Amino acid sequence: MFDSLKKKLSDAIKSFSKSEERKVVEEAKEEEKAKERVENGGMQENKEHVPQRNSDDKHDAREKNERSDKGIKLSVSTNIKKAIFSNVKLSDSDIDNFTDQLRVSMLESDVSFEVVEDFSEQVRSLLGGRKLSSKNLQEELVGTVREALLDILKPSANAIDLMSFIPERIASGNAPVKVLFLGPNGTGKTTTIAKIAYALKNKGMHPLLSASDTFRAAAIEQTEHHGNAVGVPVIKSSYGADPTSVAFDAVAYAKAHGNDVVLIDSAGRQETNKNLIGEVQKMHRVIKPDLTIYVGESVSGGMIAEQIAEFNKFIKIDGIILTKLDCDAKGGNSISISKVTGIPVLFFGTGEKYTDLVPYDPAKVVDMILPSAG
Ligand SMILES: Nc1nc2c(ncn2[C@@H]2O[C@H](COP(=O)(O)OP(=O)(O)O)[C@@H](O)[C@H]2O)c(=O)[nH]1
Ligand SMILES: [Mg+2]
Repeated sequence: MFDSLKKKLSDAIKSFSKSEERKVVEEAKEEEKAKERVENGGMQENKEHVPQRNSDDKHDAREKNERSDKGIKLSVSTNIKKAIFSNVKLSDSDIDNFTDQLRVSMLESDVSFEVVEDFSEQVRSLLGGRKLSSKNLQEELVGTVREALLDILKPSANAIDLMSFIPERIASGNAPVKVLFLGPNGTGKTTTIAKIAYALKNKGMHPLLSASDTFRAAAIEQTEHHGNAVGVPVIKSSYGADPTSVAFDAVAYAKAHGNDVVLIDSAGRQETNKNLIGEVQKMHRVIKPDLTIYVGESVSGGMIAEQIAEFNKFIKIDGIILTKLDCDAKGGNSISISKVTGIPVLFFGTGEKYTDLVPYDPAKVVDMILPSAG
């Protein structure tokens, strides 16, 4: 998960902070040499050539002058130590250099261009107004990148917490709550539905599954297998049956048996397949799901945003679940998809077990991406 992005960002931060640290030391040495020249030769004008770092060291400078006035000469290493412990403000070109390195790391990891731009603007504005401790530069830069990432990942106004949305709907008399899942073939829809059923059941709800993928060989058996494994009923028909009628039966069964959530599977389809899109549109029209969730693979690179946008033209998608994050070294989609599509991410699938479902939480995503502090 995020292995390559994590490494790239970490390398970029490390190499930038190392080069800045070297600069601080070099400048302290230069300053010391210039001071020695002044002291030895009384060449006051040389002071103009002392590289001026944009530092917070006025107090230190005063102290140095006072000390040298008294004839106490600071050693080079003392000055270097002082420089290292000082606060620095990065110059505009330093910040450009740093954000360029970050931008490349993110673009190479499939983060969308507009999100990368937002992110680097955010880093730029944070660094522009900030004094950093040159001793802990690396940690401070990690902290800044963390803040900028949290900002681009912050939940949108239309964010949905499924695990509170469903009980709230039930409490307000809207049971059974109907959730329709759709998306391309093989993305993990059926597995994800089972994971959600498992989580809902553990929270005291009574979900059931509608085996509305009547199209693909073995899909019904697969849904039954998952239903048995997590201990929830599966409503099914035969292959080739109308998926809408299966969902309709599932809702009727839920009403009759007190099941408060109906999780509706569907056959995988491409956004370009008009017949299959028509079929799921019918299901949407007849069943009127409380929520429609797109299940897509995190690994599918830049094209997923276009697929979702295309689906959304036909059926309003309320939320996205990105699966197979565990197989995705880049992870760019998980960072950008919500901002690019305007549709919130609800969960990440992180493996094949029923517990491998992680609610969308910016702080957790950032923890997965950035090297831990220290
Ligand atoms: N590694 C990994 N595999 C997953 C994840 N979600 C689903 N899968 C696997 O992806 C394959 C397709 O899943 P399935 O639920 O049948 O996809 P569907 O065709 O969309 O219903 C199966 O082998 C699942 O075990 C995930 O988050 N991580
Ligand atoms: Mg399936």
